[in-house]
Formats: sequence, C-alpha cells, structure tokens
Amino acid sequence: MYIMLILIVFFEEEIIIKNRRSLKLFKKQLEESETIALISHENPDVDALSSLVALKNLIKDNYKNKKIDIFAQTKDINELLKPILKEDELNVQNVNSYDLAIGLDCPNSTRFGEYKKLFNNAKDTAQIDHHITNNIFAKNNIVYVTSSTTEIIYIIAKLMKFEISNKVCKLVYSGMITDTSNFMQGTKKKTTLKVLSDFYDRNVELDELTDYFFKNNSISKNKLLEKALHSMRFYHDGGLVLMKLTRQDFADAKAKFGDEEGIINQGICTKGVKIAGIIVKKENNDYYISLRSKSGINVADIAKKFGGGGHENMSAFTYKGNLINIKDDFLLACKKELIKSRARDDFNLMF
Ligand SMILES: [Mn+2]
Repeated sequence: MYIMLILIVFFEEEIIIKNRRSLKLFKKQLEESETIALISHENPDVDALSSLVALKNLIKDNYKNKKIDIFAQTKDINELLKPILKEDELNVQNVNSYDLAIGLDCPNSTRFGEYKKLFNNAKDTAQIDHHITNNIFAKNNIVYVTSSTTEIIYIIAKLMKFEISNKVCKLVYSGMITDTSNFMQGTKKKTTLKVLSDFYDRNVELDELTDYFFKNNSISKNKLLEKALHSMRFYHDGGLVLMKLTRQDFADAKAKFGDEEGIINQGICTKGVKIAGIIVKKENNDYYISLRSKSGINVADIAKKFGGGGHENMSAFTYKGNLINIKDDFLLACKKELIKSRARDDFNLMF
C-alpha cells in the first residue's frame, strides 16, 4: 500500500499536477459512457495501434459492460503491425453513435482522416497524446510530451489503480521502443524510466519485443533501404541529408508503404549529418516527408512550417503538389535550424 502511494505521488508530480482535473474528468467520462470509440491517426504506426489495443484491454479489464470499438484509417496493415490486432478488430463500427470518443496519439483532428466525423459526432470527447505540436482539440485533453502515447496510457492506468495485464505492459513497451527507435531519439522523461522500472519489477519479457521490432527486417525492406541509400543527397556542408523513395522503388523491392519506417535512421546516423529527411512519393504530387535530427535541432518546427508536426528530433509532414514549389523554403528552413545547432560530433567536446 505504501509503495503504491509513493508510486502514485511520483507519477503525479511528473505529469498530473497540471492534468489533475483532466484525469478526474477522464475517469468520469469512462464511467458514464457505455459505448466508446478509440480513434488513432491514419496510417497508424506501432504506438497508434498499441495505444488502441492497450486502452481497449484496460477498459475491458476494469469496467463491466462497455462496448469499445477501435479505429484508424488505413489501406493496409503491414506484416510487422498485424500481430498487435485481432483479425477484424479494427474499423468495425458496432453501434450507430458513441457516448465517448477518445483520440489516441493524434496531434490534431485532421489526422483522424475518415474517422474525424465519428470523433466529432460522439456525445463527449477526450484525447491522450504525446506530440509537442498537439492542437488541444477535444473536450478533455491529456497531453504530455514523453516517449509515446502508450506510456501515458500506462501512467493513467496506474493512477486510476487499474488492473494492468502483462499483455498491456508489452503493448505499452512496444509503443515506447518504436516511437524512440529503442530510446535513441524522441523524448525520455523521468516517467519513462519509472515505467521501465515497473516492467523490470514485474518481470515482463521485453527483449523479445526489441528483437521483433528491431532485428526483424524483411528482405524487401532491406532492398528498399538499398534504394534509399542510393538516393542520398547531401546539402549544407553535409549537415543535411535527403533520401527519396518512389513508387517504382517500392514496386522493385516488393515493399509496401510503411516498410520505409526506420530507414531514415541510416541518414541521421551518418557522421556530420544533423538533419535527415526521407521523401516518400505516394502518388504523383503526393509526398510524405519524414525528418530526424540530432540533439539540439528542432525538426518539429520545420515540419510545422509545412503543415506537419511531431517531436523535436522526429517529425513529418505531407505535401500535395510539385516538390519544386517548396524546395527552396525547405532547404532554407533546415539551414536556419543548422545555424542554431548545438549538436556535436566531437566526443572530446562533450566533456
Ligand atoms: Mn506516438
């Protein structure tokens, strides 16, 4: 009991002081709603899908008689993501309208894609998100910049004294490691380490998840990586590297959209590079641009200029149109960030 109390105080001081009212309201919203829709962003990643399934499980395990459906617009769930979901679990609307819609891992309501309407039509709304660029669009906003949305879900579950299954812990960890490239980038907070410490105490098998997400590249993904490496172009004295993947590249590698995830790390891991970008051409005049940076450089600000967002060292935006139209502005935005840069390559200068 005493340990539990300390834990709650610990988590409380980290996140909830600002959000105490939000959390109380969230509890009330859950209690008062019979039908709940959990909605994440289009083209969901591991954190998005794990958040949906983890929160669904937590509600099911801790409340009786709640109808919960989960949604995220997607054309195709890639092989790596498939095991997170039960078959036919995603995007099945079992009731006409929902008492409560909860946005997960979604910095703005546009990112709900076709499920934006469903969110807006719910009687009540809430959201849980970790993006620094969050638009605070729900009635109840639990926004806390940390490793992943799953981390926040775990903290909330802890504070609400929920029963937390091992399965939920594994989903939480999956979101945490994939959104931080195994804690190499993204955000780490004191709570991140506390959650890991909890998992350690619980003896949750974590290493096999690391293997699954980071030592499990398909041959087509490796072929796609080869194409991306070939396309590398350096700008601003090697401070910026850009890679590009076309539809033809995906076809040649027999890869699917989503397989490019992680490839950008090869760019940012390059000596001297402080900003890396990968441009994925989805259709003619339809691009997805993902950015990474070394510490001290804010690529969320760059993405924001082009209608996107994300985290300080990890961001993205979509662009519909001819890339030529934004090329100069984009290169200039990167240059401005590079000039501000404190990122260092020299080991001796770090001490
Ligand atoms: Mn996320």
